[in-house]
Amino acid sequence: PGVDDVLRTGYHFQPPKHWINDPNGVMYYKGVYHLFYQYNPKEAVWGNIVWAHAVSTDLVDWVMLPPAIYPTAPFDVNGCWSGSATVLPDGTPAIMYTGIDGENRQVQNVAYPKDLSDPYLREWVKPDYNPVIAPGPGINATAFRDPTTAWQGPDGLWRLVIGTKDNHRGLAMLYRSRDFKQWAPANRALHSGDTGMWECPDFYPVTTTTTSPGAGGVTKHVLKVSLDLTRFEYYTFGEYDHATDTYVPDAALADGNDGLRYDYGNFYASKTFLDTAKQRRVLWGWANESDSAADDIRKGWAGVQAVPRKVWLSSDGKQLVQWPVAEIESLRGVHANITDRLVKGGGSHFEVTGLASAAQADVEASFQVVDLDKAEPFDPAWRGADAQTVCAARGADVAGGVGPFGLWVLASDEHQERTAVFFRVFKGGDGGKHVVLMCNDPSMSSHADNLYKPTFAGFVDVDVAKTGGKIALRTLIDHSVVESFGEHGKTCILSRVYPTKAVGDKARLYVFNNGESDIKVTHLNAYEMRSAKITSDTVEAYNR
Ligand code: DQQ
Repeated sequence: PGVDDVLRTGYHFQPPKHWINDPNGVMYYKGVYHLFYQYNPKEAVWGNIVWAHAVSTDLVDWVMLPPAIYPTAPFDVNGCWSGSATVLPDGTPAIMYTGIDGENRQVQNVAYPKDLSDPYLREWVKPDYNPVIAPGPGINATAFRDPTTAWQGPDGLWRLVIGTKDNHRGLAMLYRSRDFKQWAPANRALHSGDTGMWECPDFYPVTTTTTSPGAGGVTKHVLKVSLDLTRFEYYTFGEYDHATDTYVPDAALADGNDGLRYDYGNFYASKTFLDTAKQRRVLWGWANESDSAADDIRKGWAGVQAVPRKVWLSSDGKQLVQWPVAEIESLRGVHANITDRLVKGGGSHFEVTGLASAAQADVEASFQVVDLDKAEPFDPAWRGADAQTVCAARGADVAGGVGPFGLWVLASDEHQERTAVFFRVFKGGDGGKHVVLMCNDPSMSSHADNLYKPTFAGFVDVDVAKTGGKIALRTLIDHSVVESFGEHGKTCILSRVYPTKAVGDKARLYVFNNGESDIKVTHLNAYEMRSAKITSDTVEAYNR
């Protein structure tokens, strides 16, 4: 069967066809960025999992290479699942991944490049001494996976973390090694939570200025986990003591449902790497489809990667902040600009014109609430509720005092199809501050059936009384991806939508305001985005 490319992405990473999931082994090595990812070489549903491989010099254009790691040995005969890369001090990259062995146990294997002089590191060798970490006594062998990038302590020992569970308790198990070959479990977990299985843990230092420790600013360690039960991720950050291998999250940070999230939408199994070329930490995450498996098989493809995001600690030390890597701005083309335009309260909208198509666009806007006094009180019944619950109760078409206001993206001619990305402002939050909610409401996004259309939402930590009522929004639109960054990357939401009319040059962009207060668009810049170049290294790459 062919590939239905109507809703395929132009600049969000996708292979030419079939199923993809987690980003794996992301790294920068000798001038080249490597992205490996979970891939089914046969069809557009999960299964037959190998590590597909793509390389780039700019995180924008990609060369597809043949799969790097695929079942060949008893220790991975039933699948090559997620893992990470570590660049060793002598410059050799090592991959640690989860193999599914002949008994369907999850074991951790190491692999090294066959030829270090190949800049693309096409071929990988798995030493015979694998697996290097098998599930020991008391470990659930069907829930023991996704090794992190390793780090070296002052004592010279390597450490890494593996995700597992003990009944309902998610655990980040710590292992140590002198030689990357023999690994021993630490006698206690690095951290755990009452959340169910922890998949794809990630553990790394961040600072408020740059991610290179020692460069000044406040340094914290971040622990991120992915919850297989709810399919969302959360993170904590705090102090990590190398001498005792103790991680203590900051007191205000919760594990589980109330935890902070990279993304309040469709974003999973994420992983960061240290980009030594630009001294930044870069985050990759997978966005699954939200149409049906039957649709995916018909389309011939499923899964995309979110744009790579730079991640750092906010200057107040309260949360992480993310922003699309600057390189993607090189794809910006035709541009529409709006300054100081009023959007009257009481239900009004206008179209952002000037783009030939708004199906593949990058929109940066700053909104200003004209009359903050119109904010409704935050319903005490919502205290402790998550943002999604509030937003599901108050969708994009439910009028409020301040908001909903924001963008309709991937909108059809008469905007019967539209995905709303918007804000609402309430009064009466903690300490008398306003409560700001950011939502993605896809309920009107498509005329098609059999779609999963959850409302996504997060609170935004912005004191609008102090910003003069201003709130910023950036939204990356890419045919079936709506990836939004609220208030300069404080709250992020990725959503997958499947318009039937708002496709190609029929896709439009609007600003709307369904609140009582007028809203001023202080500025809005919308850019058409060119497509990234995805080329194949060999014809066989995707036919093996
Ligand atoms: N996906 C992989 C696992 C991981 C899960 C299998 C998370 O290693 O736990 O494809 O999406």
